[in-house]
Amino acid sequence: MAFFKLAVASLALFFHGFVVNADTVIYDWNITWTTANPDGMLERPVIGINGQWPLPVLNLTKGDRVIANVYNGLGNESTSIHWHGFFHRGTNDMDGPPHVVQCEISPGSTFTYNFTLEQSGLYWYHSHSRGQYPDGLRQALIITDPENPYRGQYDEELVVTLSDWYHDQMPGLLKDFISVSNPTGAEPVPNSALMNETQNFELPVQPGKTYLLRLVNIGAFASQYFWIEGHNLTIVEVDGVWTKPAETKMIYLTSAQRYSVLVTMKNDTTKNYPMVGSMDTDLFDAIPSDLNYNVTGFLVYDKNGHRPQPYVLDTFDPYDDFDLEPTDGIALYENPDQVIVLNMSMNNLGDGANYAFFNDITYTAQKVPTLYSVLSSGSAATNPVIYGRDTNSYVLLKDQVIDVVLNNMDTGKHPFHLHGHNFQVLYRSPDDEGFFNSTNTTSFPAVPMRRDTFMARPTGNFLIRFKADNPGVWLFHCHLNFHLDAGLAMTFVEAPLAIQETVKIPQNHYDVCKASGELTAGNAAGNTVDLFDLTGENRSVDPLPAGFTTKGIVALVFSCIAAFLGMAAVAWYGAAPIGAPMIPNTQ
Ligand SMILES: *[C@@H]1O[C@H](CO)[C@@H](O)[C@H](O)[C@H]1NC(C)=O
Ligand SMILES: *[C@@H]1O[C@H](CO)[C@@H](O)[C@H](O)[C@H]1NC(C)=O
Ligand SMILES: *[C@@H]1O[C@H](CO)[C@@H](O)[C@H](O)[C@H]1NC(C)=O
Ligand SMILES: *[C@@H]1O[C@H](CO)[C@@H](O)[C@H](O)[C@H]1NC(C)=O
Ligand SMILES: *[C@@H]1O[C@H](CO)[C@@H](O)[C@H](O)[C@H]1NC(C)=O
Ligand SMILES: *[C@@H]1O[C@H](CO)[C@@H](O)[C@H](O)[C@H]1NC(C)=O
Ligand SMILES: *[C@@H]1O[C@H](CO)[C@@H](O)[C@H](O)[C@H]1NC(C)=O
Ligand SMILES: *[C@@H]1O[C@H](CO)[C@@H](O)[C@H](O)[C@H]1NC(C)=O
Ligand SMILES: *[C@@H]1O[C@H](CO)[C@@H](O)[C@H](O)[C@H]1NC(C)=O
Ligand SMILES: *[C@@H]1O[C@H](CO)[C@@H](O)[C@H](O)[C@H]1NC(C)=O
Ligand SMILES: *[C@@H]1O[C@H](CO)[C@@H](O)[C@H](O)[C@H]1NC(C)=O
Ligand SMILES: *[C@@H]1O[C@H](CO)[C@@H](O)[C@H](O)[C@H]1NC(C)=O
Ligand SMILES: [Cu+2]
Repeated sequence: MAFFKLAVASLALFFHGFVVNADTVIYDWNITWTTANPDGMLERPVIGINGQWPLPVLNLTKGDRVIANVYNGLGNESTSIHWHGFFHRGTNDMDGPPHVVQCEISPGSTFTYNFTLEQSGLYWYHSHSRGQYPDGLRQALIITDPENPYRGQYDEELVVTLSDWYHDQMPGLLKDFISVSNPTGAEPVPNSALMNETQNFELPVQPGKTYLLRLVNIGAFASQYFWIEGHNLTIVEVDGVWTKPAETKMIYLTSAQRYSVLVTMKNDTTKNYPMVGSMDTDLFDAIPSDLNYNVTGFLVYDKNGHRPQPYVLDTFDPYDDFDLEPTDGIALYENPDQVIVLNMSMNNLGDGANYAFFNDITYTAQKVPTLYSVLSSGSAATNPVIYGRDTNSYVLLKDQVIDVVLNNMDTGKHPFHLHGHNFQVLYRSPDDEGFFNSTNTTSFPAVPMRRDTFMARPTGNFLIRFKADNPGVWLFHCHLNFHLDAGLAMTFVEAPLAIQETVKIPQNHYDVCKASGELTAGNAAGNTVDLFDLTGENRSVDPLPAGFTTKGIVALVFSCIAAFLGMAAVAWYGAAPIGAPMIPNTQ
């Protein structure tokens, strides 16, 4: 077996430039700009690895050690790699988010990720540097499980990604999104949808075979409905958790969600079948008339046959992920030790731009990565104050059972992702239920579905539960790229004293910080003497003066555009904080 693996590895070396020694997989990645035209409408710069885009799908095995030497060859942007869904037990510093567990990898630096794989299933890797991954730095990753409960029930596994696609690059889109000229926070609408980073994707299939089709939404913003005409999908895995089989015709994947489904082929090879991804247009404030929000691929039984266009559906009826049940039978954790209520909203701050909030705090990155503050603060590490007001940090004690109640006060759908864990999902309200009612003693599922990214419905709520058994600094955030950058994130500082005992930062990571000019010790503000003196911590923009509203800002912006044009815009950008007499309150 080991011999076979080695042989496969050296073959792979020939094609992909990676080296395998026993169970250590080494990647030498040069992250650089290249170009691509995945929707056939525009050739644009994209971020590739070793000159390649789409990026390589990684196929690893449970227990492997991964060493990824990531060289930033972009020249003009910082970068980082997040391994989405990994627990990183004991290696919190390998999780990826800059300012949280590492420094930005600035151009010319090499950062080494080094961790072992304790999980299995479908994951993905992507940049966690400000808004960057939709410019190309994202791809699926699978971890083969020798104990896979569905082993023998399928003939082959196939990985297919779904995503939205933008013709403009993220730095510009984000600048326009978080801006006084977009006071309502309307998100940029994608230009197209992709299936496996292309359109009209073809999947040659063999009659009678059963495939394990592994689907991941690696997009920036849009969720997608997915179905295959004439074929049922049997869900067997959700975000790395094997589930009891659940048969459906359609699934719904928010950004970052994964499903593996068994699909059995027909015996008849005379017809080909469309596979469709359809972006959820509920997320778009306006649908441009020339937007094709669908992407079609084909199950190809007959390569010379016709590729039929999909039938038009009037309604979407996807499987409700809440009903899935893990095969491992892990029961509902009992008696939460701590209940954290997060009221999520979107609103304007004093610069007139729209931001996102948990309990009125918009996440703001600090001068010292939060993990480095943990490691350099001794017993003060248990006090959330030292991590800075706007990291919105909650300290969890080792092995506590934690409830997170999410109240979505916004009319949009938001998929929330927790790093370092998957969580049990106890309750999700329908649309418009409002705040979670904790006195309503509903019985929760005995074996709740677990995943790492879960969607809250419009002005609804959910309740999730996890065990704080993985010491580390873990972000909890909306996975919609624009919302994360508008501050929709908070921090769990889980068992900080245990982090100090288990996590050792390698010299290479400090070297990367030195190159990017970031601090590596002290509280959020870099104060190593008085940990409770946060002078100089990074804070969000100040709130609007009392009495001013979004409507007021909209009115002002439109009157500015109409009446003053460029001059008013210059004055506006220059005026922070805004003087009270400038803004009419139209409410
Ligand atoms: C990375 O790739 C760029 C572009 O091909 C090349 O100029 C550079 O030398 C490479 N750097 C490393 C460290 O491989
Ligand atoms: C960095 O360079 C690439 C390639 O030339 C370009 O497309 C991209 O817009 C630049 N990024 C920034 C932030 O200027
Ligand atoms: C990876 O981590 C292991 C365990 O800490 C260590 O022994 C090894 O030297 C590291 N390898 C590299 C290349 O950093
Ligand atoms: C991944 O590798 C395993 C062998 O370790 C193989 O059985 C499987 O088909 C591969 N998956 C893909 C998608 O290439
Ligand atoms: C999807 O694209 C990736 C990257 O190009 C490729 O490795 C993979 O084989 C494709 N999937 C299928 C089912 O062809
Ligand atoms: C799909 O599932 C439905 C309901 O279980 C069943 O009636 C139908 O025959 C199945 N279709 C195929 C193609 O297997
Ligand atoms: C295909 O043929 C096999 C063998 O005759 C049979 O067991 C199977 O049920 C058939 N599959 C379908 C989808 O009709
Ligand atoms: C996309 O597909 C859906 C579902 O079939 C259909 O209702 C809609 O009209 C399609 N939209 C476009 C622009 O083709
Ligand atoms: C969330 O909002 C509700 C309703 O306004 C309020 O009762 C509760 O105290 C808020 N929770 C927090 C943590 O702010
Ligand atoms: C923190 O604020 C300083 C300015 O005071 C800024 O230069 C730095 O980029 C900010 N750090 C982060 C991580 O945003
Ligand atoms: C909360 O649930 C309790 C018990 O079902 C019910 O009596 C109460 O009216 C509910 N409160 C709200 C605000 O819906
Ligand atoms: C509250 O109770 C009703 C009726 O029993 C139930 O339908 C609903 O799901 C419950 N809500 C919560 C938050 O448990
Ligand atoms: Cu969101």
